[in-house]
Amino acid sequence: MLKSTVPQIIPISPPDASDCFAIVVAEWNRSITTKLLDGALETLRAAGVDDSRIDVAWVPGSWELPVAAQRLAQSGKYASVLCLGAVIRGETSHDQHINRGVSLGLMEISLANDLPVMFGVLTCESMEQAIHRAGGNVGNKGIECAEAALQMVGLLKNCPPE
Ligand code: RBF
Repeated sequence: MLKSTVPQIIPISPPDASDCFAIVVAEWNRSITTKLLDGALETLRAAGVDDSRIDVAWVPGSWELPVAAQRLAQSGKYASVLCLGAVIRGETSHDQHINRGVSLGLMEISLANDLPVMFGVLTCESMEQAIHRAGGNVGNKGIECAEAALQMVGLLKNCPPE
C-alpha cells in the first residue's frame, strides 16, 4: 500500500524586533488614504511592531509611489514597503495610466530588491467605491495590505535565498 504523505507547509514567522516597515502613502484623495494608513498602522501595531520601527512617507499622488518605494527598498532598512493610494476614475483615461504604471512599477521594484513591496492602491470607479474599501462595508484595504506584508515577511524568513 502507498504511504500517504502530506505537503510540507512553509511556516510564517511572526515579525521580530529587527523588522522595520515603511509605508508610502499618497496625498491625493487624502480622506481615503488616511483611512488606509490608519488601518495599516493598526494592523502592524497589533502584530507587535513598535511605532519606532515604522516610517511613513507622504508623496503627492499614486504616480509618485514607485520612486519613493524604490528608494526605501534600496536602503536595505525595511523588511517590507507598503504603498497606499486611491485612484478614482474621472472623465478621462488618466486613472488607467496611473494604475498601469504604478502596479507594474511596484512589482518591478519588489522583484529587483527581493522585498515584499505591497500594492495597497484602490483603483475605483467612484468615490463611493473607495469609501466602501477604506473602512466601509468592503473592509479596509490598508488592513489587508499590512496583513499581506506581515505574511510575506514571515514567509520569506523561512525561504532563505540560495
Ligand atoms: N493621484 C491619485 O493618487 N489618485 C487619483 O485619482 C489621481 N487622479 C489624477 C487625475 C489627474 C487628471 C491628474 C493630472 C493627476 C491625478 N493624480 C491622482 C495625481 C498623480 O498621481 C500625480 O501625483 C500627478 O500626476 C503628478 O505627477
